Amino acid sequence: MKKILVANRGEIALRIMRTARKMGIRTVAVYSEADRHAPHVRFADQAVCLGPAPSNQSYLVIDKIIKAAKDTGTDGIHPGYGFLSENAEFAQRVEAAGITFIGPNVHAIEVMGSKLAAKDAVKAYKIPMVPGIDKAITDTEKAKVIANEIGYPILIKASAGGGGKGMRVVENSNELKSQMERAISEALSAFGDGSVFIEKYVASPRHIEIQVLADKYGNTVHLFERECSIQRRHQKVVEEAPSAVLTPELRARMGVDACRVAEACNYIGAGTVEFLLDENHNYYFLEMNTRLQVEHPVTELITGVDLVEEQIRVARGEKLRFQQDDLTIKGHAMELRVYAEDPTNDFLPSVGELLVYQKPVGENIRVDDGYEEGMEIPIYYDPMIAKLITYGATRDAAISNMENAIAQYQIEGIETTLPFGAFVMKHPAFTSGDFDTHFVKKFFTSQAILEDSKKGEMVAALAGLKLYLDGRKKLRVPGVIKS
Ligand code: MV4
Repeated sequence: MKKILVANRGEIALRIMRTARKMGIRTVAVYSEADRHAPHVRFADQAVCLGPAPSNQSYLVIDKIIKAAKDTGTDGIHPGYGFLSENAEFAQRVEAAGITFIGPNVHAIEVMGSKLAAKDAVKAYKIPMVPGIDKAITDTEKAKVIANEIGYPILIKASAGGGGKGMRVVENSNELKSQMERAISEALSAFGDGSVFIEKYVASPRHIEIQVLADKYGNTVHLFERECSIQRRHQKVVEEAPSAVLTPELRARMGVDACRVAEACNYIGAGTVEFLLDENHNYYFLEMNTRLQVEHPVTELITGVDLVEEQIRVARGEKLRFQQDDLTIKGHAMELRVYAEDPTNDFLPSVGELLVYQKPVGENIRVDDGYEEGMEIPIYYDPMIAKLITYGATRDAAISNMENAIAQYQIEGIETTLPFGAFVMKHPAFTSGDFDTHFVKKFFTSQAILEDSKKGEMVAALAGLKLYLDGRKKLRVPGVIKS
């Protein structure tokens, strides 16, 4: 593989191109008119404009991307995350054009793109799953019988769903009919597929996911877990590795099961197997994400593995360079997603220009970003502008490094989730490790951040006063020359 086109933008496009360059592979960027001056365009060896800013006229247009790849003599396409990364048709069209898709095979994308097909595929592999059904259901009377067997509360899910869309909790049989009808119509309008199914509702789960890596010769390894429970309305905000609650024994069992899930769909490349973990530390397979994830850097920091490099190696037909026993966890990593959103105003998008943008620096700090001082944040795309990632020998050290890095990060012109990160890092439920997916809903108020900034202002005012008083003392001493 001599030249890779990255079918993405922002931080992940840069992240992928850095590794490609490290491997001696040339890079092609694609961009929309809004991204003409973006860092990923300048970093690439070549760049091709796809069209107007809206994604459906640029980053999502399969024909334009394949044409750009052909015109530039590209022999590999990396889709990043989001956009076309889990689009089976895209993967198929790339391969049909004689270009290597740096991602899994089309079959795995298709199977894991449907929650019901995914459940069906892993059924034979003895993977723990939440009690429920594995077929679409429309008959509300049949659903009542099944719900009674499972026991309330139950959860209705859309098979094609993602990001919590089409999910409904049902507390008792009186609500079942109406909630099911709503779930079906919601799924139909959101995904064009009204298939829904029923599961036991796990009330206070943690979201733990396992990174896997597989080559074309049947070798599959896992790279341990990421804890992703700190999320707001299904948008992850803080992730870490390893999880504060997994024992080595539980980690090993989940790792083996994650590899089995990958094997169930003949997976190739980097993938992520999502589990729910309940209060009693029972885990249940939820779904598999067939892409490189936003939060992959925390895994890289604790394992020393460059996941993009391994994706490229596997895609070009190399055997995995390590076995399970070669992989160990060293230290702890924390990631905060820096969104252009206002945490004091219900996380509303905060658009504008990055008047000041100075990122923190330090040995245990990594910033993956795609913007620079002076740039506008376009309204067309995901509001995540950067990922702040810290490392430490222990969880406490990684948290403390994150607090220092947040304090060092200077962003003016827009509001960001940095103050929200500071709130999380010092919250007792977070520092103790005893939290679940309801953390934000349970503990966060914008008031908490406003109080923090008041405290900050008070400290600044006191420091100013001290400087002033110290200065006066100097001036008062007779005969001393002012310095
Ligand atoms: C669940 C659940 C509780 N019980 N399934 C949310 C999105 C989708 N990936 C699956 N999700 C959930 N499935 C059962 N049977 C709770 C969630 C859930 C959740 C999962 C992971 C991370 C954050 C979440 C927030 C709310 C609900």
